Amino acid sequence: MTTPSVARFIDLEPEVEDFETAVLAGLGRAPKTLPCKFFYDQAGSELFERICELDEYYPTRTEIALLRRIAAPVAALIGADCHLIEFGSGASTKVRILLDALVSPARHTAVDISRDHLRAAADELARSFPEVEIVALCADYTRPFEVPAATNPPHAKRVGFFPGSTIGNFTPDEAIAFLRSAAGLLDGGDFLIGVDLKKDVDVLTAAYNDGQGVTAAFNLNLLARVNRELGGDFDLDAFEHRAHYDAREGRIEMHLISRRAQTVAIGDHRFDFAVGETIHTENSYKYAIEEFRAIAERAGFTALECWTDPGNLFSIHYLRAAGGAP
Ligand code: AVJ
Repeated sequence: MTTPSVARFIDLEPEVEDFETAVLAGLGRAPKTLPCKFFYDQAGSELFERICELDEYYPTRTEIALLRRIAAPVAALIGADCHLIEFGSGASTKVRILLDALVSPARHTAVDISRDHLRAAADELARSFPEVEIVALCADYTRPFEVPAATNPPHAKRVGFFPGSTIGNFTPDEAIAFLRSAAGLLDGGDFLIGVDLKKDVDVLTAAYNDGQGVTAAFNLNLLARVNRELGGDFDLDAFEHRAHYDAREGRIEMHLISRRAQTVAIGDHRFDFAVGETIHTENSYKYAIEEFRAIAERAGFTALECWTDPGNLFSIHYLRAAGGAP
């Protein structure tokens, strides 16, 4: 049987109302917040890809080099005929390294919230890996969802892939909850997770305050998206990007700061901003190896292996469900 060179597309329709509900709730709160999962519309996804190429933003190229180095031992731990499932697949760049190294992978399911971007990336994958069943699943992986079984073999071992340190967007408690629910979805399978390490504050700060202002544009795009999709009237020049490292929390925080006192309308809703008032848009937690191991263990995984790059910037953990299938 030959697989078509386009991906099978499944749309779980992560709801658009969600965006409106989340924006109105977040801006109604004190302090104001907006959830980072909404960064990734078409424009935001493109900006994020530019971030990944910035000199200051070390995580992407470091993780890619590390993945290449460890692909063989990872493939050996995974074994033959697996069903790989990536959470937040984006441009699907990193998974290619795994698919190249794996022994006869049965299926790859790419899960992402950004519909058109997902579809295009999955079709590209299907052309590159015609022998693998590629499935694009448009879903919000921060909520419960199901992944259809592989066709051949239907009980292919499920292996989760969550690169990029996206797990750092969750608080530690949310990360534990996410890992627990992923353990259910993976049905006792393994989980390969990229985790950004704690390091020099200046290196961290520079990664989120690049000289070209791409990260600023990425952050501000959230307001542009509110304008486009919810009829907001945010003046993008009246807000400023700021990112700093909070050493006590062990996280980078991104904010949008109001440059002046102003009122913003979104449909019939009005939101007042004081000068200097912030909208907290993202957390990016950084974990020492033992810190992340403790989180994985509290979520019911055993940390089998952990690899880091020579500069100790980034880590990749290989987790296995503790005590076999849950
Ligand atoms: C995709 C969540 C891993 O936290 O580093 C990059 C997103 N935000 N620059 C990160 C991001 C600002 C990124 N993650």
